[in-house]
Amino acid sequence: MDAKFLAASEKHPIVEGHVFQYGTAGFRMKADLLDGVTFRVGLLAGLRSRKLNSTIGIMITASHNPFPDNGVKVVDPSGDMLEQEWEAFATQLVNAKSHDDLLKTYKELASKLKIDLGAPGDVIYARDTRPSGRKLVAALSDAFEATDTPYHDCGILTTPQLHYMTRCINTSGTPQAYGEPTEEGYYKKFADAFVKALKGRKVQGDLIVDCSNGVGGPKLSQFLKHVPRDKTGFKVKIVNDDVLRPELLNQESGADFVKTKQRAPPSPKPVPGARYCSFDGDADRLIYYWTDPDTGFFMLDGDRISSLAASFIADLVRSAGLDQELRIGVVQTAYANGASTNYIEKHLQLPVVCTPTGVKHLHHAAMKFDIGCYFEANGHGTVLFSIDARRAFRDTEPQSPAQKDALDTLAAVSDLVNQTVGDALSDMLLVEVILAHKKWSLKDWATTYTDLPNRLVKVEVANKDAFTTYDAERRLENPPGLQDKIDECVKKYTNGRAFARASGTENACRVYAEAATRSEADELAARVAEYVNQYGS
Ligand code: G16
Repeated sequence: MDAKFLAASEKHPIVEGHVFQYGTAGFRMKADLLDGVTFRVGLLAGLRSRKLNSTIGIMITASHNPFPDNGVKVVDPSGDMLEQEWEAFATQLVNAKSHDDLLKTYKELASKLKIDLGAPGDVIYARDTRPSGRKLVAALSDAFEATDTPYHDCGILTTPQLHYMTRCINTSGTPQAYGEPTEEGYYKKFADAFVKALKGRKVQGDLIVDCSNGVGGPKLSQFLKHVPRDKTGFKVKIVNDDVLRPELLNQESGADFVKTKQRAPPSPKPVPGARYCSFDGDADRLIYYWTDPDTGFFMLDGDRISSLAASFIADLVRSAGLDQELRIGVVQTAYANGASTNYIEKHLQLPVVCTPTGVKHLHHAAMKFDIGCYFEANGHGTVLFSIDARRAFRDTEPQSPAQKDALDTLAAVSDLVNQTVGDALSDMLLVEVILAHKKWSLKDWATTYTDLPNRLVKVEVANKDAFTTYDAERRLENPPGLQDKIDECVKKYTNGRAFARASGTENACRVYAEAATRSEADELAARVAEYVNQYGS
């Protein structure tokens, strides 16, 4: 095996002079740095699958990043993100200096983790529409061939579809079987659940879906073929779905653009009053919005989706008579608008937990509830239902038609929401179901609470790793003295709140600020960004 291993490794050298780190969503950087990294992630996935005797997933995507970037991340057997302890092993393998070092590190890891290298492994992988993905999947297959690891190339998929497939394969034939492990199976599962969850209601109004010129466009179009329009009333127009010109990916479109710029994509020209939503480049984030003829652009972001879902599900749980039995909670990050946290805690009377950025952190916190609703403000999230919750929806004997209705709807909703990771397509269906049940327009949804004006700014710094945080990324530990400056500054603004943190997916720091008025939020963000600039140069 050694000769085969070394020969394959030589085909995929690591670019020298870089220290690679498994970040918020795996390794993400300029695609031309990734060949050797991807080969080594393939080795790691093989080890993990042998260790757990399960199928491991790998997704090649850089999601919201510009098209010259790409990334690679590992998906665990139940479809969630790679266990954190293994992120360190991935970082170790990827940073091995020479081919011999790599082989040595690989064997040492196998022996330390008591992995039988002769055990059967299994890895599946997919990529988004970035042209660089083709070369990177070749690096993966070389890693599997070199280590005799069985593998399967799932082609081009959205990130949540790959997570779905991984879970389906690993749960197949068990009581927790998640579905058919094919793209077709994915469409059927969510289309069926959509019809069931609507319970005869119809979606009101057409929806224009901006797909960021990414993989979500063709996949949504496939999905819609499975949705009976007469039964659901679901009429969708897909825009920004050009995947043939790669340079258009995430350009002036998509969920990240809408959230950070706080405006609709310029193209196609927004139609006042029409209902819109945006996916990001790999279709795991979702943002809704409309342009009001009188008041202008209004955005319904991850915080809004989270509070809408939590409120709807909590009402159903009460109507189902399960409120004493099931614990519902909401998980957010420091980016959550203070008004949303207040609404969820005070009005919905639900507990809110704050974690660091990255769905991997939110997902684990959400699993501690029977029903855990987690969304990042950027539109990335889902709702997790525990085995007990799903059993209660199925096995509770209804005592009234209203209780039966609530139980059936909860069961359908728990099938409708992708249980593996945030999924723009599945989340969009959830929003549509809730709006149809409540007979709400986007404007009705928007009136639930008033956001504090906020601003998110990206600051390029010489070394983003010099910025370390604590308290769920709400405070800076380093560079020394910077947090004091931010604290002093925040005090001057009514309802002011601000923080800075290093991005785990881009070479930059992010600054978030909110305050009582638009101009104060903008000013606070600009001041904190200026400090970050000073301390980071
Ligand atoms: C990824 C993560 C998200 C995170 C985002 C930005 O999203 O999956 O959890 O919020 O990056 O992270 P950071 O601020 O550390 O750059 P995506 O959609 O790009 O995969």
